Amino acid sequence: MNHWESFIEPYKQAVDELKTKLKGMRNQFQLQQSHSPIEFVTGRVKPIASILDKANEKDVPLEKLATEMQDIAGLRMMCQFVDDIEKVVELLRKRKDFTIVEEKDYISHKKQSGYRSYHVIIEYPVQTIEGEKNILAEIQIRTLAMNFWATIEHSLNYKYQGQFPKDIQNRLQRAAEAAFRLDEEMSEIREEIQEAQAFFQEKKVDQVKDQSKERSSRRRSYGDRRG
Ligand code: 0O2
Ligand code: 0O2
Repeated sequence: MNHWESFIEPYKQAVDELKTKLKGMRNQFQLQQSHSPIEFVTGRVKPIASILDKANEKDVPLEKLATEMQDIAGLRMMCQFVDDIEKVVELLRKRKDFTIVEEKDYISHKKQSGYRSYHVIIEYPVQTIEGEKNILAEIQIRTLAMNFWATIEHSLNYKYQGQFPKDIQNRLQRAAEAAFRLDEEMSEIREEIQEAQAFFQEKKVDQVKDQSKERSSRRRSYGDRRG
């Protein structure tokens, strides 16, 4: 294994483990048939080329990457409503399997680009054959609208290397405002949306029950014919 592979390995393990754990939170809400503040979870290990670019840009010496680059392991939790974000952060604060070292609230204080999201930086213990290794990971929590904006802006940023033409910059600012208003509108009709979602969830459960009843009655009548 070369140096980079062994450096990255605990981050890969952390992303896999955390993805399973955070998705587990969502599954538990679904089992209770209550509204899940978590819509979906994704995770990635930052590609080595991006680590080196960022280190170069921010003047981080390579031997300090583990302590100074907080997002080599990155998790993202998407929520339907802005209020869900605080609920998710509360759940993260209560967990015993990692320690929160920093919180960055880019929702109350959006970035100049228009970026909105809540970042929680954690210290996560990874079990390795050489013992426990504490690594930093970044969990970004945002609504679907914030995620939509950030994903598009991120691709454009990549294309223009951060040097946006003025008209694109203006459009991105307007799109950020539109995403903000969309979140506000959705919060206004939150109850209505949740009632509809609960109705569909119930219907789905009924359908599964009906299908399983139908299957067992078919099995019974097949058994009767054979017997
Ligand atoms: P499900 O049952 O579809 O929710 P890996 O490829 O092993 O690294 P994973 O989890 O497949 O891991 O990929 P990733 O990219 O980390 O996470 C993608 C997960 O987010 C997938 O769920 C997608 O379905 C889900 N996802 C992506 N975009 C959306 C979206 O707009 N809405 C919703 N509801 N889900 C989205 P899973 O894990 O395959 O499971
Ligand atoms: P990628 O490709 O997502 O991995 P700081 O020194 O604290 O100001 P730092 O350490 O970069 O800066 O932390 P920050 O800004 O709190 O969070 C970094 C990550 O947040 C970024 O990772 C993005 O994922 C996201 N982010 C922050 N600002 C923006 C923005 O204006 N637009 C978009 N689309 N995403 C943003 P990376 O390393 O940029 O890249």
